[in-house]
Amino acid sequence: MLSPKPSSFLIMGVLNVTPDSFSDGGAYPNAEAAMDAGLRMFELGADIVDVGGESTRPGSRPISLDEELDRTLPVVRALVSRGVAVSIDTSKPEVARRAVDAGAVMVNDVTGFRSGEMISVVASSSVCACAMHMRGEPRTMQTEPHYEDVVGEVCEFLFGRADALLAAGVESHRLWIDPGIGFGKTLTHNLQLLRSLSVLAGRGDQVMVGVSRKSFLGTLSGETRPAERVAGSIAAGLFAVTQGAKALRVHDVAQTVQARAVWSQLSL
Ligand code: HH2
Repeated sequence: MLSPKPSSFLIMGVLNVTPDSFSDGGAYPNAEAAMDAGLRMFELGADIVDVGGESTRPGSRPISLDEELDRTLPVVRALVSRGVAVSIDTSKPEVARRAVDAGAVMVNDVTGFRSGEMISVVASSSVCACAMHMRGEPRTMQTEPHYEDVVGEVCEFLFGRADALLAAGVESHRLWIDPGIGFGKTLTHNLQLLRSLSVLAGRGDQVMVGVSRKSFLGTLSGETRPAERVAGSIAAGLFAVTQGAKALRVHDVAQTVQARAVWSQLSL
């Protein structure tokens, strides 16, 4: 079961097998190199490795089912066979189903399990679900996103998705919700959501947060290169944990593991 120890949090390592992800796109020339990187994350202390085959960066375009299967399945299979806990980052039910059949233990859907088919993949198995909030779709989501009350609207959406998953038989210990930092949100929206994370965590749902290397950190710190935003990522991630997050989705596993070792002793 995927649950953090008291006074601690889970670490999800990001493994993008895409040519165009915003920070690690094209990092792995083939499935074997991706598998090595995922294995290394697990050895360094990641609790789970999130394999994604389709970039969702602002402006990105969807890819076909076959392309996504070709990119992700060999990596999922290779990691599972080496004992790594794997999450599949997808919005396509067929990709989710095939990854779960191959041994993935979580389905991470950035569209928040809006499709009944996605819900049934998780409900008919024993794997975890992470439902994320996104306003619109990646291609257009950063075009003047507007909310009357960003915290209220994101909570309403995610609580609704969590209730739909619970009603389908997905027990609460298998369920995660994620505010989707950077997905159809301005800097102000991202900050409001992070500062009010306790509201999202207030019902007792397990909250995951992905701030790692994201562009709002560049706006705050002036660092334009995503891979150089490690310190900002850890600062924002630990802040999210103090507000109730129980898992962080990160690119820089070693540094986050070190931060967790210190943070969890201090907060005992
Ligand atoms: N962010 C990204 C992708 N998947 N899943 C969850 N649950 N939460 C997130 O914040 C989240 C996510 C975007 O980051 P990345 O995968 O690094 O980039 P890209 O979408 O360009 O592949």
